[in-house]
Amino acid sequence: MSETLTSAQVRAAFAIRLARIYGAEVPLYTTLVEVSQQVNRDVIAARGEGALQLGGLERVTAERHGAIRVGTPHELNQVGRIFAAMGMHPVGFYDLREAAPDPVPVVSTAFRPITPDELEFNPFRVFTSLLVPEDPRFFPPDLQEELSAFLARRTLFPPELMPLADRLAEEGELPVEQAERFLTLAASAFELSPEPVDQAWYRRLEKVSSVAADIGGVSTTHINHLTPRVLDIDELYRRMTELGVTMIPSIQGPPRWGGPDVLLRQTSFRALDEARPMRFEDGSVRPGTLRVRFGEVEQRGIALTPAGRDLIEGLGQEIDVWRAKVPSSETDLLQAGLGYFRFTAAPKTELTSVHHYSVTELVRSGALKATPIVYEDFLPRSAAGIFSSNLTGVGAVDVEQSGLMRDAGWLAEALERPVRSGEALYEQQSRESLTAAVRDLGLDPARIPELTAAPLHEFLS
Ligand code: OOG
Ligand code: NI
Repeated sequence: MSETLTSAQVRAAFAIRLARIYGAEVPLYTTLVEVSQQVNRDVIAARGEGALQLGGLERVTAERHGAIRVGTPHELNQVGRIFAAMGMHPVGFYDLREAAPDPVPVVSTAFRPITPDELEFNPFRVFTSLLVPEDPRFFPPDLQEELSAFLARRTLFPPELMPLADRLAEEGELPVEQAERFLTLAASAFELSPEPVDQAWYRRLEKVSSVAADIGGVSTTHINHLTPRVLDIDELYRRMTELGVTMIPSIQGPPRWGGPDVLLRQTSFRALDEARPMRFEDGSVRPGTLRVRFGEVEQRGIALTPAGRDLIEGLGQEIDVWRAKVPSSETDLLQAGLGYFRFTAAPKTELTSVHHYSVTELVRSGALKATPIVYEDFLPRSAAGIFSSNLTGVGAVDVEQSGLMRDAGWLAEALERPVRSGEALYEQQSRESLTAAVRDLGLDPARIPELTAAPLHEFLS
């Protein structure tokens, strides 16, 4: 009998391997995971099953996102092939060069599973940033040339890895031995390299941008952070602080406001000094330190519709403002069309009228059960905030220069695969569940106004 591993099994195993690597490299990460799991146990003990409507215990316990940073479209293309092998597809486009007040010279996407079953099995996702050395706002022409030449010379992924990745992507599974080989090669590509860092080159880049130095100052790549999911981030923050860990000053994203958790809240402990051997200009190699990697943690809430995103845009962190402007219950969010939900028919529902039903009516009458859909993506402002809160310096931006066009279409071309819209995925899941639930009730989906509106476009490009 020939044993195989599926793409989803390889994804789950990959997340565990990266955790082992990262935990050994950044021991405080292990503390963060332990404290997160204690908080999760306590939240479930206090709130019961209700605490898990946005993802089952197994999913939430295993749930991690990683962050990686690459330097060229070719490297990004290879990353796309490696993640496709594990059932992870590019979703969302984040232009962090436009982030205020701290622009970062990268554009990003997230590779993640896209179907509800795959997400429930293992939701591992990786926020992936691509440096834009050609952007004149950040890099003067001579440095840009040197940086691009440096990046063009390096090889991040061993040649043996790529055909294994393509085969796993194509067939959806690999014989165990080859799957193991894929895992070993893929995970070790993200391990911190013992190769000495060229001190002068690194420091030169760092003056312009420490993200550019982290990406283009070395000839390898590494995982930047790995983020567990917690069910109460305020409590996590309190407990980490109590342990004496220095956290960044704030929790990014929406405030805790007494209403439903929406989108994403994140915080992190500060980047720590890590020992890295340095090669100095006289050729000597001596111990040095770099400070680029940190430990992030996140709490996930309900996915918001574009209208929901518009509503909370600019509300800031003022709790009173949130209370005044945002519906305070899930059903009200649903009724206002602000959040995404999936639906099931309540058993043995008798419907007496054959008129048009609104989804909210069906939910309020108990015929349909609405469960919020968890937000699976990232927030550009928090991402830029997480980047910059952990940088050594703000770097230099020349606002006189105009930027270089890099949009979702450009990213899709570099990847040679489409970039999906997260909102379209939530909407599709919502519609499919609603259609099935409405049929279960013996109703005609064509009579449900929510199902007759045109769907969002599946791709961003
Ligand atoms: C990525 C920062 C963004 C998040 O969770 O928003 C991010 C990075 O630091 O490379 O990971
Ligand atoms: Ni992150």
